[in-house]
Amino acid sequence: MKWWFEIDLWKRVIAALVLGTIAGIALRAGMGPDAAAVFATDWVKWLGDLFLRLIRMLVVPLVFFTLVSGMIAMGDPKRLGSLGLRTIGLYFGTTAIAVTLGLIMATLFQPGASLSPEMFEGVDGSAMADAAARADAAGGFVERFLAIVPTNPFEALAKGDILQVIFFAILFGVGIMLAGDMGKPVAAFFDGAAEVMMKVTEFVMETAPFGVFALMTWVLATQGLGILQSLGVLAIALYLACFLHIIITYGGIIKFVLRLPLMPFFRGVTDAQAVAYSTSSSSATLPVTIACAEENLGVDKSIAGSVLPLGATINMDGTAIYIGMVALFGAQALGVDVTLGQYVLVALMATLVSIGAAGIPSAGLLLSGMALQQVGIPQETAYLVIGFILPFDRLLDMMRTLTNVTGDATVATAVAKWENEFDYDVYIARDPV
Ligand code: DAS
Repeated sequence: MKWWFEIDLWKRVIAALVLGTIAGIALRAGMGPDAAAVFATDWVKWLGDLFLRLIRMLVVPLVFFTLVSGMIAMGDPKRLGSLGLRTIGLYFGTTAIAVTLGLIMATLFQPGASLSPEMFEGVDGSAMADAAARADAAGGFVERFLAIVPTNPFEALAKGDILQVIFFAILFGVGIMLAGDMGKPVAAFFDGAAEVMMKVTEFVMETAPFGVFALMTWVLATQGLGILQSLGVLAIALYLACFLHIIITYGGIIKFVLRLPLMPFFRGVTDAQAVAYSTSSSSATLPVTIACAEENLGVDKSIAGSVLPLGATINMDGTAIYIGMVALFGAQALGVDVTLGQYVLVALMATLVSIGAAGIPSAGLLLSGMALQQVGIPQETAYLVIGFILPFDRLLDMMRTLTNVTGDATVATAVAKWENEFDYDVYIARDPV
């Protein structure tokens, strides 16, 4: 059995995806659609549900510990002033553009339109529409915004209210930094706890091939090959949105804001993009991102060592694009009409929730439940949509992680240049001319 664990996990997940597709189609061909659907739902789906429960178990502790640890990684709280405000401003600015791009692409491509509400385990589409209308009416803008502030952070942790957990984690991390020596033992605890949660997540993700196989077999046995079309459209829309964001937003900042030549940047960040694409983890890519920033982009060590760890934790534009897209994908699949107000709420939620996503595989999908709820989809149904996308998520995650890392490198380059901690000769050394 040792050989099994020697194969890269993502290769095992892709193999499970293929085998699950074959198994699902074989069941459907061998038993007929109805019998196959009953068999897969009764005998196979439970394994996928078990996997989904395992990863849902991780979300709150992972977000809380990694976000606090990420805030601490920014280092000296005094840097929070000059460096922090401009960095945070760039993070939010690029993420807002990213989310908008994602919502435009999901509206243009309509990835979920070819699906039917009934496929999500008998979900009644009209009930969804009513829920959406209620959500829109009840949760007025200001109330939703105020709800981000937890009246009891322990209740927020227990309830799993991700936005309240994110809000409290950011403040708590800043508090640790400002506490000086008293904060040091707490910082050490959270750094350790974040590392432990990453390890627990790695351990749980070892069950991914089995969960993906079961979910894939169930989806194909109950829906047939046509289902792949909707996920293919989602992949195309995501890749296009990420590509445009990298070229237009990041390229625009490099060329028109920083007034630097473009090619040295895109050449200099290639290694980090390659590692991000293959690992689907910003955290695993962080050492390479820091090396690229210092050795290729001329970013001073002091900037790279604070902006990049923070960025790997809270600056995830690819994830923000995706979370917004998944919300619309779910609404399209469940026949829910999204109002303009809900678009704005989804954009806000995707921006805020992407802050909390950990830099590990599939983090963005797990957190998209919050955004799905903004269009009135109840939590349990939201997790059905997530379970449906999950087998394919790895392919989507590769591109959004590449985008996340490219965004971090862009912000680090900008802050270094603004703080005059930027070596132009190092940067230009990679210019092809
Ligand atoms: N895989 C995450 C990362 O490491 C991104 C995501 O899941 O959306 O950046």
